[in-house]
Amino acid sequence: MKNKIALEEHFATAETVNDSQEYFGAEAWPERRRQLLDLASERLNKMDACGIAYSILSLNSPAVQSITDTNRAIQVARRANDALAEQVSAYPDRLGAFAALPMQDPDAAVTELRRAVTELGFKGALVNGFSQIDKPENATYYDLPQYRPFWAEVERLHVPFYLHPRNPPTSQQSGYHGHPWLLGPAWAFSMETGLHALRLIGSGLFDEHPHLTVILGHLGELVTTNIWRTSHWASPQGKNPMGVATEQSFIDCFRRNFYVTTSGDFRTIAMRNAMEELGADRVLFATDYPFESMEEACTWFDASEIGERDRERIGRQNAARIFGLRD
Ligand code: GRE
Ligand code: ZN
Repeated sequence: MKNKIALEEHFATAETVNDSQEYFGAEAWPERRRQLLDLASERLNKMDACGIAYSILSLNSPAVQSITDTNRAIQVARRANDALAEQVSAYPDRLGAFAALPMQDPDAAVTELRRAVTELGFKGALVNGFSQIDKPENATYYDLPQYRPFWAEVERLHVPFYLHPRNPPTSQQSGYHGHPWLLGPAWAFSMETGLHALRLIGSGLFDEHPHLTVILGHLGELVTTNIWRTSHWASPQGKNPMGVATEQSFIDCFRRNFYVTTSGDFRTIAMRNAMEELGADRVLFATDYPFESMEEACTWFDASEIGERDRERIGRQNAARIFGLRD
């Protein structure tokens, strides 16, 4: 398919690039590092070869979210957003941007989001899970009350919030001990990110702010496959002592407030499941480059067994609609 729009496409700055090193062996790392630091040249050539017309770029993970010194988090986010803005403004027809945000300080996150969207023309924000505030074990999730003014601003600015993976807090990793392969993209990223998404729903955030849009990568970070069971047991109706009092059921909220992307999950059965659960207008194309191969993502997507109208929706039209791009 030509003219695809891709939404989870990462870059790094010199300050954040080393956060991604642990996922690659010594042989692969120099190339990945180069690709993360390259915002335009190699990336644009690959996009041309793969039929991607437009990519929305975001910082690598966990980057800003793992900086315990809040002032430094604010500075690193600002510098990354400025560097990204400079590149994107050189190729406005090909590249867009998601803002990195210093969520350690909700007021600073509002200020940076506002600046990014209204002054730099960014399309929304991409945040790498919980933020560590003052000390590494202080993992802070965004369902907490101090983030409500932040969410009000996201809703007011009418931009999507992409909740992107990071590993669980160290204190929550005992189940992974002896199995380091389960950390990262093989399992822990999705468990952690799905948990965070469910915390947002269960907190009543979307009852309070019904026009919020949250995007999850990796075809919904396991929430999609488990949504009936989660919704069933989380429902306060009936006799369930573990239900939570949200106005909408989890399943309705997931369908109304969330989109999922194909980033790093090139599996037609799983994509079709997401299309069935959410509707084909809530599934979006993404690759997760350079953590995954752009070529593999596109070869898979272009030939996947879905209808051509759905391919156009997922590959381009839905994103064009959400981000106000020319279709
Ligand atoms: C990511 O998307 O951020 C990512 C990593 C590390 C490995 C794989 C991956 O940060 O998709
Ligand atoms: Zn990613």
